Amino acid sequence: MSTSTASHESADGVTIPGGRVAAGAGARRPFDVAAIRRDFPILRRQVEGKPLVYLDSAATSQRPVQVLAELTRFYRDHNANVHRGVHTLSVEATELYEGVREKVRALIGGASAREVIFTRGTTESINLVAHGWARARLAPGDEVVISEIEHHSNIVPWQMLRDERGIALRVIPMRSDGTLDLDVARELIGPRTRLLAITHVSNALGTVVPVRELADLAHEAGALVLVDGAQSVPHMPVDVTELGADFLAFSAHKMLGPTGVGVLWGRMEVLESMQPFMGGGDMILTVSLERSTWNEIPHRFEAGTPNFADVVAFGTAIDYLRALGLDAVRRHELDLVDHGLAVLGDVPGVTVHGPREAERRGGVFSFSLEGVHPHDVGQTLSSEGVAVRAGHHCAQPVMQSLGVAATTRASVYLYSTRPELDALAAGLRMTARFFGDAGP
Ligand code: 7TS
Repeated sequence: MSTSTASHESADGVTIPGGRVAAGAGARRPFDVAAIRRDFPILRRQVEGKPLVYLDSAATSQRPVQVLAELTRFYRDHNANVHRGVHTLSVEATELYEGVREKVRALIGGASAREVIFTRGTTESINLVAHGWARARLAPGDEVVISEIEHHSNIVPWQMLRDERGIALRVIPMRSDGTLDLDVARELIGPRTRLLAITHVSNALGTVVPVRELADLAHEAGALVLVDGAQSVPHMPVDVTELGADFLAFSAHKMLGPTGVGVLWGRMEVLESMQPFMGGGDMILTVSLERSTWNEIPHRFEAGTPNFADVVAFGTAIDYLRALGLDAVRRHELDLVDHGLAVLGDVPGVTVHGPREAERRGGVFSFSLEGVHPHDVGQTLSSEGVAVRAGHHCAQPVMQSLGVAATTRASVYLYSTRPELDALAAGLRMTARFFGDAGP
């Protein structure tokens, strides 16, 4: 690292409640939610004259001041295009950008920082696997196995590939409690399976999927495993080896980082066998008018100017998460899941979908309020300052399986509190009274 880059870190190191954070430092301190909340200015906002209760972190998380500051600092002090110039700013920008690959590797336990590819988000990461790995390889007779609780971004690319390549798509069904039917999974995963593409945590129900068990089945059948970690990597310790993943996809914006950044991690020997998805600058070694040769991995899969400023700020988000400890984040959220299930269960007319046991859930409460449309629930809650999502959550097959058009979804993160879930429950009682009185 150049002197100026080092001073970048030492002069303006990331601070979290109680002190500075060195990159990757596992400084453990008590999980102090009040102190954490002070890092998120948006949480002090008023909405409709009431304190904001932000319960939509599964859609996108809020960002701490440290991440916002890093973004500004990068543009202010280091901005230049990466991998190009010999000039100082470009060298600094390149070092900062490339340094984040190592932060990602350390977060998810990969073997090499070169296995980390930056994309625009989980959606692009999955499409990169569909185009770069599956498209060149799969032929009629081959099967891709997904589940009924996938986000659309882990359904649609496989349907497109099915229609183009004539492969078959097999779907592990969901049971009424939102868990997957593993008996059926054992029947579906077999010699024809080439890829298991599975979510780790459902964004629509909160279900934690036993990925390792399914991954072992897939590997025994000779298939590869793509894990959609969009709702797990931000919230719990995730280790690619323990998970049994060959690919892992996730998004920075759901884990305190900027929008427009995602990761595709892949095992090196698998990445080496892949074709580029997009062609252009940076991904080539040589270009003549007749032909081109590909750059080394990971650059082969990052055509064009990457989103380097946001990637650098994403590095600060990872520092922040690792300093708190993902195990502590998970413990905090499990406490909130316990509390949320209890207080929502006490509201007359509320049905919470998904697994009963807290340990089998992420920090997502997807629910129905009897007799009230989810959009009305969402709007009434918003008038109380409570931000939730209403709709199909980009998981229409889950809605079909539940037999509803939509649900209301509240989702928590490391800055969420029990009183915020109490405010949600109070808002739901008010909503039920309001629509009950207004009803026929
Ligand atoms: N997979 C899962 C499990 C997700 O929750 C999401 C986004 C994606 C993939 C796609 O991520 P993206 O960053 O590429 O959009 N989920 C949600 C959500 O639940 N509400 O808004 C986006």
